[in-house]
Amino acid sequence: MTIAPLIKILLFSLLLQQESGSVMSGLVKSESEDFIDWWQHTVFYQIYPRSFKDSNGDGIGDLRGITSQLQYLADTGISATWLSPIFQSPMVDFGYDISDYKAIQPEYGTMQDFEELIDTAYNLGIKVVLDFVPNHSSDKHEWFLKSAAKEPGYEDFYVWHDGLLQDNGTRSPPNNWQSVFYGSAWEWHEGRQQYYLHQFTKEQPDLNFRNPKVVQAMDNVLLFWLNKGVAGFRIDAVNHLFEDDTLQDEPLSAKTQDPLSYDYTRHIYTKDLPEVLQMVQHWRKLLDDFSAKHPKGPTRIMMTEAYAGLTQLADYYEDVSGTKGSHLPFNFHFITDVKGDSDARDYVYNVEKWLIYMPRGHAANWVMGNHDNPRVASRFGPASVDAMNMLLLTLPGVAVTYNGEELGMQDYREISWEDTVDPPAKNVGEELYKEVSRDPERTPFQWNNKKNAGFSDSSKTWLPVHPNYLELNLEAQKAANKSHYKVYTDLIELRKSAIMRLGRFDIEPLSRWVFAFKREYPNFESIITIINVSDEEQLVDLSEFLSQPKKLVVEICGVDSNYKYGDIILGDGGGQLNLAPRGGIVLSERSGRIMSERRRTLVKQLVKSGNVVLVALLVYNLWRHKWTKVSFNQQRF
Ligand SMILES: [Ca+2]
Ligand SMILES: [Ca+2]
Repeated sequence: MTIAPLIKILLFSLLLQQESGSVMSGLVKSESEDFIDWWQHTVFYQIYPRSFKDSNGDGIGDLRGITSQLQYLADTGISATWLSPIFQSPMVDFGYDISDYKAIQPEYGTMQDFEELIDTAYNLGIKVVLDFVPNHSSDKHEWFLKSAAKEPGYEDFYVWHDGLLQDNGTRSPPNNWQSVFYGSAWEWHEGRQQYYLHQFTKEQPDLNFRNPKVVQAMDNVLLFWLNKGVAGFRIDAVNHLFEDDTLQDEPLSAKTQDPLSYDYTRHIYTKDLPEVLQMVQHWRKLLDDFSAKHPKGPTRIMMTEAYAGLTQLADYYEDVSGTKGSHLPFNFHFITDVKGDSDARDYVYNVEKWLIYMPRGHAANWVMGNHDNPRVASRFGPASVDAMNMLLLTLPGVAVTYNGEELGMQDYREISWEDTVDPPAKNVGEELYKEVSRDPERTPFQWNNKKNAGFSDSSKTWLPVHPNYLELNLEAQKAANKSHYKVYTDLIELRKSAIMRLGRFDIEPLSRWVFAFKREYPNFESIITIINVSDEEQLVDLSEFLSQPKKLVVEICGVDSNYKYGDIILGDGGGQLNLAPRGGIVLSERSGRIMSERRRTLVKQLVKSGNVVLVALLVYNLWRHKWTKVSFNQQRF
């Protein structure tokens, strides 16, 4: 070997080190408990199975359909997914009414199909999290049938009550509790001659978690699926698990005059009871024990769905005694606490409040959408799609994307009354259904511009396809020069860098309508995200936000942006940035990708040269860069 390749090796190693972060030798610990675990910085992609991909032409999405598209997730850079319920169900609430917790819904496939899904996901490096619905079963579940028949051992599996006997001899429910889905939370059961509690539809009786046999039965369900190879659970409606056992009336809220509306009372006896936290901690222990017994698999995790107060959610992470609960109590603030007319201060406040309340040492999480709420393009307007994905994917911690949001899919609000299937929409009737229906955000995934958007060969799909699929679909977005999907995949790629995993975080409103946040890490180029939440173009002065005037390079910009990748925005003397209406931009300080271009050229030259030693070094460096575990202690969050 001559001197020249040696110099090349040296230069090359330096280049790679500078980019990979291994130059921070103090942070790299290969043998340490404190590292970033798979779930602490991943993107969880929520699949709504019924609408994702239909494999057998019956108009309903299914497991084989999902398996066939796992490569799409991998291509997008997604390595974790959570599936809405796939279990046997009469489908009154589209899978959230489960009649057998250990069986696959026949229209979604078989247990073998599920096992193939898990195997395929494993081979693609994708972890699968299942939806766990403990609060209620279906009224067709054998537990409920046995309980209604007072079969020994099952009498108290559900919450039963005689009701109140009126003077005229008629019976009424034991109290004024309402169902989340409208109407009394109590239903009379002719067979057992008692009322049973249902916080959701009457076909979803609440299980009685004060009964240890119920707790045991549900533990068995969790262990069953853990043994099938799932990486954890998203736990549905967890804060509804317990009700006050004195069954007192709830106080009136004064929000509505309609006594059948869920908003009629304040839910102090049916929601967020202290026992909920104990159950979450019980499940955490079950998961931790399973992970310890099966150390070859990943850390098994729990995500919890609760639209609850900040202090309660913080306690889910870890309570005052230090007992750990949910790995990721879902943070819904981008859904519930900011709206289309929110200004920059609202966003900054909502981000900061989560980080302030979250106990230290935990991973933040940000949910941008789900199957229960209008889509991003419909909540904030179609022009906001890229900016909201930039916000979601460049914040510290975990991001949760609902399927279709990577394309900017839109709600289909014009679904007819005849085609409406969502239970709360059907409950409120033809006049009001459009206001509450969740069908619009559940329409089939738009794969291409062919029949049924490539979702199904069927003549009729379970929900109509949004008619905008001819233009708005994955295939078109892959082919286009600029598209929401390309912005999304660029963001996912950017997330893999060390600074996105480890960088310190600061956020500020720059004006009423523009906010910016920065990820910083010593010796790294800072990453800055700037978002305009107004309908007007905004001229942004960054000088106060930056510690010193720097050269800023465009890393990622939206489809409507005036800028393009690699543009230099601010000269050394400071300057101004023009943000499109509802636009966002991700910048790097100094000269981010220019270094990457040089690296790319060098790598190409090396491979071309055919020098075995140099190529081996290249492979070694890439390997080290990808698999080095980095200390979690050094992270602010
Ligand atoms: Ca099907
Ligand atoms: Ca309950």
